[in-house]
This record gives sequence, structure tokens and C-alpha cells, in this order.
Amino acid sequence: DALQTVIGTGNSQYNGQVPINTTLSGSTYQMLDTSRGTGGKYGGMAITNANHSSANAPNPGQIYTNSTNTWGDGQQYIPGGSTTNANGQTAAVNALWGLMNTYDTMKNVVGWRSLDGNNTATYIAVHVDNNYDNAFFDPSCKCMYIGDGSSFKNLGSIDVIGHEMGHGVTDATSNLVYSGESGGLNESNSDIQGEATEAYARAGGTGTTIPSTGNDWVMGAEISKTGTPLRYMYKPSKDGSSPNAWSTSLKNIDVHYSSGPNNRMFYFLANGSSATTTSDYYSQYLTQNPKNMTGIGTDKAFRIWFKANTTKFTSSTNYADARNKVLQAAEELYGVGSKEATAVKRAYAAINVGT
Ligand code: ASN
Ligand code: ZN
Repeated sequence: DALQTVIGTGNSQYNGQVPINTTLSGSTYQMLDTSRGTGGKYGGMAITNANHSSANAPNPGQIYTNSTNTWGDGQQYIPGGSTTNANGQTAAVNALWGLMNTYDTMKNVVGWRSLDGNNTATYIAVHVDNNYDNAFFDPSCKCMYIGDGSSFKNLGSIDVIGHEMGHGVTDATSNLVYSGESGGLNESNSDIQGEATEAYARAGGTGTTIPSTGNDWVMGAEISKTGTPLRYMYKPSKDGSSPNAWSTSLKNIDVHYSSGPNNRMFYFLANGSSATTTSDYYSQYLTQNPKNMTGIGTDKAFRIWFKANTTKFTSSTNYADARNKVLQAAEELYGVGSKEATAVKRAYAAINVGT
């Protein structure tokens, strides 16, 4: 039978009912989106069931199939639990919706297709391992794995999917080494991709710009059972481990903490130092001169950052090199001496990098 792309209905865990692109093959629906990405393992973007294979040696398993084009029940997967979610379709819905929106953010905003920029299809395997509190990009398959969570809920929130796909983009471009300062920048790039995707998706997942509102500037709020997110881009130190500014010892800490200063830089670049979303984030933490700055909006900040990571950074780029290359990207996009270029200088100065 010929394959036919159809729009299905997914009952997601974090975003209610969402449209998902699936494929009708004979009388069976598959979680395969051939309208996004070509080639790769499945000829389109796919969601597979890792079926609890170990995260150390994961087996992606098979593409999800269904007899109707309505998927999942919106509930957290519990092994042996709810019969309506017994095969864990909700986790697959979370993953496919996140993948579709991350793909569309990059394609529609910066013209970047899939992870490698060449539109090579990738896939996400859900239900990896048991009670697994993580999600990861695997460079060997250029694919991703999502755990069901234990301390966390299912790891398939929009910012986490965007984060993992961000690792795929870095893997295909700058390939920032995953330790020291370059590792922190690698992690920060993924957090930036996660929040940009969140903003784009929340606004409906269409258009060619990233709205400056709609995302929460924290990572993993939705997957948290306690309400405490994993990381705070607006004030990284709120996690108890991430510094707010660069120092000579930044290179010695875990990459999920050394990402903090660059995350804060990006937050300031987008929002300025006196934006008014919630309490206590802003100018009092901007210790370097100038203490106040005007943001350029998430859209421009993302374009500048994305260009730097995909075309200027090398695998050993550190914070100082990143500052110079992000500035260069801003100058190329918006002009030497532009307000956007000035904002980059101020945002990096605010985290103790450059002046
Ligand atoms: N979820 C983590 C991340 O993407 C996995 C890891 O530590 N690499 O950063
Ligand atoms: Zn990461």
C-alpha cells in the first residue's frame, strides 16, 4: 500500500490535545512523519518504543503503530498501570509533538533543516530503561532517548526535547567538547534551543519568528514533580550549583552548571536587565558594567546565537571565544555598531566576559 501522511490527534501529557503528523500504511497508522526530514533510519521523523531496554545499551525498538489515528490518554505512564495507556503511547505523543515543534522552530526561523541542516531524518525512542530520570541525544545513532522518569515525570516536555535536539545540532556543527567551558556552552546551547522551541510552540508552532513571551526561562518545570525546575536561565544560582558569572574555576564544574553564565547572558540579551516577568532576577545580579541593558528580544537573540554555534564556534570554543564570535554573528546579521551588537557586548559583560 502507498504511504499517506495524515494528521492525527495526540493526547499529550503537558499540552492537552495536539495535532501530530502520522502515516497511514494499509489500515495501520504509524508514528512516522515523512513531511519532516528525509532518509535516516526510517525515511522520516519517527517515534519508537525502546521498551525499557537499558540506557547503557539502548535498543530503539519499533515505530509506534495504532489502529486509529488518536493516540495516548495524556497520563503519566506507569508500568502495568492504566490499560488505556498500557503501551505508553502518551510518551510517544509527547516526543513527536516536541520533535515536530523543534524541527519547525529551526526550519521556519533560521532555515535549518533537521539536526544536521541537511534535513536528515532522526527519531526519538521513548520508554528507555526503567524509572529512568533522564533523556539524552546519542551521537552514535544521531537519535534521542527519553526516560519515563521516577523522581521526574516523563521527560518529554517541550523544553527537554528541544534541549536534546539542540545537542544533535551541536554534534553536527561546532561539536563543542562536552567538558570544561566548551561543555558548558554545549549545554547552554541546548537550553537556549529548549526555551526558543517552547516559546515557538506555545504561540501555535507557526510563523517565522520566535515570540519573546510564552516560555518560562527555566528548564524542566513541567517534568518536575515538586515544581522545582532543573535550571534557571534568568538566575542560574537558584539551583544551588550553577554560578551566575564566568570565573577561572568555571571550567572545573559539571557542564550542566557551567552552562549557567551563558544561559544568563542569553536571558539578558533577549530580555534586558530590567524586564518584569517575576521578582528578583534582574539588575541586582548584573554585577558588571553596564548594570542595566535593553534586551533585543528572543527572536534576534536566537538568530545570533544559532549562527555563532553552527557557523563560527569550534569544538574548543570557550567563553571568551564565544563572546567574540557571538558578537561577530550579531555584526554580520545586524551591522557593526548596531544596537544588537552592543547588546551582545553588554550581556557578556554582565557575566564577566569582556567589556
Ligand atoms: N539529559 C542530559 C543532557 O542532555 C544527559 C546528559 O547528561 N548528557 O544534558
Ligand atoms: Zn544536555
